[in-house]
Amino acid sequence: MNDVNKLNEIEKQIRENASLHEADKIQMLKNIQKMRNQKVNMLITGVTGSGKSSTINALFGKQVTRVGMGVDPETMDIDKYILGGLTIWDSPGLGDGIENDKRHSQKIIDLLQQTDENGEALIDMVLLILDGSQKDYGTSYELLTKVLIPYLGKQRKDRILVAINQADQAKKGRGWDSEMNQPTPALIDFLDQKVISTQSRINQSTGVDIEPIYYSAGYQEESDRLQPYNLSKLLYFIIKHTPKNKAATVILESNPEQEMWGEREEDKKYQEKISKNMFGQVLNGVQQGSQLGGRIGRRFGFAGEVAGSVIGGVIGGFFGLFS
Ligand SMILES: Nc1nc2c(ncn2[C@@H]2O[C@H](COP(=O)(O)OP(=O)(O)OP(=O)(O)O)[C@@H](O)[C@H]2O)c(=O)[nH]1
Ligand SMILES: [Mg+2]
Repeated sequence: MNDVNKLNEIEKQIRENASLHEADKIQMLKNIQKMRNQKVNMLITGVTGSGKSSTINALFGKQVTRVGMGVDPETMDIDKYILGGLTIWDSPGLGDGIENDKRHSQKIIDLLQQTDENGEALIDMVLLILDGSQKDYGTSYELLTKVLIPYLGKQRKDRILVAINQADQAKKGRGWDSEMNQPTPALIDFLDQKVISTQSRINQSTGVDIEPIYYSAGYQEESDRLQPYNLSKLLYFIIKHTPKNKAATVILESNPEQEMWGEREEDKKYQEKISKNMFGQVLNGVQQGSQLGGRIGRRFGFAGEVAGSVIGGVIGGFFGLFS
């Protein structure tokens, strides 16, 4: 089901729900209408081989189709994928030779300076992917210092997410528990250290405090596959770094293959946070909009319960937590 159909279905079920208060319905339908119009632009960057394509595939599924590369000089070197309201820009980072680096930086700067129809920055969030199997992130720090932070604006530094991919390869595969598809405690220690040192290096070179997370996008080959690890956490952090009122657009496009999202306690914790976010957007304003919210002592009130089960039912297992 694509995002439009998902929203149509949620809308239909709210409209047909006999037990919802009319004022709540109107407010919820209004919120869904708003979601329908929200566009999100996300820039994914990182050195060649860090796992940009693999990450896009894991997060959003194989339906990702490339629309624009090489022809239009504006977007040359930058792949562009459109998934409903979500546009993903996939650009190589630095470290590809002086000439290429210059060109890539300029393209990213141009993109970061583009504005939307409201005159606001087009790019809503930037995901910088580091390769967990590498030790030296010098070129990525340079990209942050010279391009991403200055052109995104210091006040928007909370729109930058740094994520260390290929956690499974951080120690050349050592310490990876392939049965459980997670790092052993020793590898977790190592990865936690990597997070701390990367954070402090970013802080030294940019003056900005950004705490990276780690994950594995995984891969699928004919004879071999690696399930993603910490993908739910990655999606949650992406949403956290996206403007609040736009998060649903990203959630709606997330990979419908439930197994990608993991079943560990930690995965479930992030899945629940993601669901709550989606649900909060449907519900937004309902409590103030009617008397219902205050009347019922439950956390989200009765309208919340209905929104939860509707979202759960429509979006399926991954968002089924409230059903
Ligand atoms: N072990 C492991 N390999 C991964 C992971 N993510 C990606 N890879 C592999 O790393 C290689 C590079 O991944 P891509 O997704 O093509 O990297 P990219 O950043 O898109 O590279 P360019 O498009 O060349 O800039 C591929 O062979 C992937 O299968 C991961 O989490 N773990
Ligand atoms: Mg790629």
